[in-house]
Amino acid sequence: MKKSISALLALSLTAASMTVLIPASAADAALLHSGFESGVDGWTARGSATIAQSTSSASSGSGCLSVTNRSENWAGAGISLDTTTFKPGETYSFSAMVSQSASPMAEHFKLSLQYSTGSAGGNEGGMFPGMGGGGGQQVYDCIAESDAASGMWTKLSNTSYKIPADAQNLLLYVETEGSKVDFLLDEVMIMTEGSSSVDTPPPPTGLLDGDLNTDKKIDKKDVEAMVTFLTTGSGDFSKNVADLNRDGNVDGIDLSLLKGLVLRPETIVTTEATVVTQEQPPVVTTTTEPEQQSGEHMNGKDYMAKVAATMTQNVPANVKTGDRGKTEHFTYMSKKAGHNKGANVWLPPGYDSSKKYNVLYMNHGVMGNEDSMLSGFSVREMASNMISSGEAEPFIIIFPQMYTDPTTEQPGFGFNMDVMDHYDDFVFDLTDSLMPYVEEHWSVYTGREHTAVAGFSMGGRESLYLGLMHPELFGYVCASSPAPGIVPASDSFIPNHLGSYNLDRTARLKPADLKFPDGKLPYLLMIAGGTSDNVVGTFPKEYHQIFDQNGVPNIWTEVPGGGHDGGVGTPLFYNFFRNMFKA
Ligand code: FER
Repeated sequence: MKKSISALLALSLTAASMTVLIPASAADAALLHSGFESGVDGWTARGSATIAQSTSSASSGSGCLSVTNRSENWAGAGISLDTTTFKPGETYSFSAMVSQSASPMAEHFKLSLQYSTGSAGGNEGGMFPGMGGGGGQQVYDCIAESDAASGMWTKLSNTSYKIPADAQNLLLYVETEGSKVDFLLDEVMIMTEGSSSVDTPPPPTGLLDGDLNTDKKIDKKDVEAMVTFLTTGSGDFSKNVADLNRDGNVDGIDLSLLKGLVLRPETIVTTEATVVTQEQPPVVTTTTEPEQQSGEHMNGKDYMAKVAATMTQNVPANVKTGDRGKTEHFTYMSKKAGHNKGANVWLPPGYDSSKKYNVLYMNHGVMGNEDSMLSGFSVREMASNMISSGEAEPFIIIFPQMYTDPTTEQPGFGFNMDVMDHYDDFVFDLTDSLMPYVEEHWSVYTGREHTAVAGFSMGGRESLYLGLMHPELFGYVCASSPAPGIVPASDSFIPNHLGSYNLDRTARLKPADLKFPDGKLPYLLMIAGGTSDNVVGTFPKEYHQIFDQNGVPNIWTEVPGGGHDGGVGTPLFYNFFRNMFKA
């Protein structure tokens, strides 16, 4: 049985719920208003989902609709719209409030309209897209969409959406993109064109969930306050905003949710990391001088010297927005775990199975899953734009769920060696099961010249570990804010990190083991950390220093004022993507 820090440090709290009042005029004017105060208001489950009226933490009033058991991203909740009230060819204002706390990262939500065109019949307008029988064609149109950060009510709104003139059998529904998180739905309104309903709840006078230090920002200082509380048991903060998942405890899950909020800089007014990095250039160092290149590919030492000279902290804004690739969830049988595991694959715009692609494995932070790196670091957006513009060599991305443990299918929770060893067991799952599955299902090159591994925090640590254990498989290795523990270390989470195991599990790694066999130096080994990272502290820099001491060339970027977030990770991945598969 694993012990978790929540069990050790759980504290009973009374959670305060956030209430937003809807102007009576807006509610009165609505042609449809679902507040879920006393029932499901005519909504039905769509696909596999289960819906129920819930009083857990409504956006407005005391009721909302909970949507669970979603085995497809389109499974959710829907309501039929009658065409006498909602006339095809006319324009209306739509809005809905959504919230999710199941994923620490932001999830992408859509308010959509399913309708049929042409002659009606069969299952059009029904609950199962693609299962209509005969008659007209089914269309699924997005009315409004938005990312919903964990634990925050988010508004999906379009004040001017025209119901297509030939639309019949209208079904309004809420779905997610690329994930199947449970969610809550509230305050769905359809009004006359141009009307605006509920505002996104910014409690201007109250406290934000996660704003532990009450400075009206959710940032690394709040993470720091929660870490201190979890490790020492004391904390000078308003505890009713710390229990983000409303389970009555402030524990590691709330820390993870809070980190998810902080990882989305756009949900925050300003972050210190952003301000400081814009003003001060990052410090980039490399241990190497250029040498003569040899063979078909440059050697790592020469290649890294070349890349180091072009490092930048600036990521053009247009490179960070607009994902035009395709993300698909899949499951594969993990031999090491003894059960199926989930992962996401991202295919670039115009993916063509008659061509071959390089592969990047992108690893998540502690307690994360295969969806965690889909947002917060602009990974898919940068890959889309950089591949399309030719700035990056074409590649596909696999987003794994690292935790590999025969006793549970849940991602690892708790800070102890048992849990950490199961994260490291991904090295077997990856090579025995996931890589063969990827090679069988997508058109990819194999070999170190074509295979990269990158990650954030626990995933950064894992990327270094994978690179060290399998230099014959990974030629490109990148770690953003890597967590401690590959070699013995001590921090407030785990006072005695013993080090990761070697591959035959006979010994744990020591600093002297952080090196590569002759001829197997990575072409690119990049590490970055922020000077204000209060989750992994100076451990990223220590990895860089150990590599330096061992004579292993590496490109180290220190972001002044950078925290434990995408302010460090996004520019690092940008530089990595520009230089992957090009040695
Ligand atoms: C630790 C501190 C932080 C640790 C892991 C982390 C393995 C990971 C943090 C994250 O992934 O965000 O001591 O031990």
